Amino acid sequence: MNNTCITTVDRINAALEKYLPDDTRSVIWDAMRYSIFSGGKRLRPQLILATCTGLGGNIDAAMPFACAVEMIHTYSLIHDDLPAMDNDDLRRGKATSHIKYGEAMAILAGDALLNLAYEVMGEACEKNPKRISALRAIARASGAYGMVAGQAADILWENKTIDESALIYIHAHKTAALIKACLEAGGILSEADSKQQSDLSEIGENLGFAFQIRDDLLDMTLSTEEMGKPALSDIKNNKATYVSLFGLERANKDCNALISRALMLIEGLRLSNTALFQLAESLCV
Ligand code: GRG
Repeated sequence: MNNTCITTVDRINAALEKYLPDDTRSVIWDAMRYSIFSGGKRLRPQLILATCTGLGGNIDAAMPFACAVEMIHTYSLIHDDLPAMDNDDLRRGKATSHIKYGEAMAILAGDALLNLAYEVMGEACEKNPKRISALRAIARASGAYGMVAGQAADILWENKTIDESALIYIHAHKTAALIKACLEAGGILSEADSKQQSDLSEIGENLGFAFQIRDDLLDMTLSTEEMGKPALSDIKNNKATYVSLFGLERANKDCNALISRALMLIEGLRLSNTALFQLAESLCV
């Protein structure tokens, strides 16, 4: 008997292998594969799949969007690590893209992943045009209304004394927007009704914000080995964090309160499986 248990992460990795095959023999595809397959937790794609299947949608219909979000996330990390941004040598315990391939190739690998993401989503929308709203939600959250805006604000506030509203703006845009879009896209792909869709937006916002506070907490408390990147990297980069602004105790409390609210809303959705609940719970500190 074969006892091999195929997890959702295995299925995401297999789908990513299909979009980024190991037979292209060019530096740019090599660099794209290097970062895509360097040990990311696949949180965002899992959120899309869990939301979609929990609401009765089809995992295969959601998979292209799940992979696309991982490509966008990976591009953002490659560019975030560049000398012009955070200038980090280490990501997930390995050399960052620009250290391994040089700055020009790292920029291009990020650009290529971003474009591949839209090609993959475009192809899925050709098969069923109703899916276009999922593409739009992800595009909006990734660009100048979302992650790019947050990153720009983050850079503009470097070395300055940040206030609460600016920090919340940065967290909501840089990190939470894409996580929120994952929940929204999962809802769109499973044809959720408008009440479910608005609950998903709130769940996504809560989880996204909690995820960033948790990242700030881990940055303060874990070692370089445990983090896979230099410990205290935000502090060393002169960046204010939720912890540096509000302290460890409040950061812990706020993170768990956001997750509790999300868990309550998830219960209210009466999903057909526990995947989304478990993912949300795993973000508690
Ligand atoms: C370059 C446009 C552009 C944006 C970069 C996402 C981002 C914006 C910067 C990353 C900086 C950072 C550490 C943000 C904290 C939250 C975060 C995105 C952590 C990394 O996400 P995980 O933990 O990563 O899901 P893995 O490695 O599991 O994929």
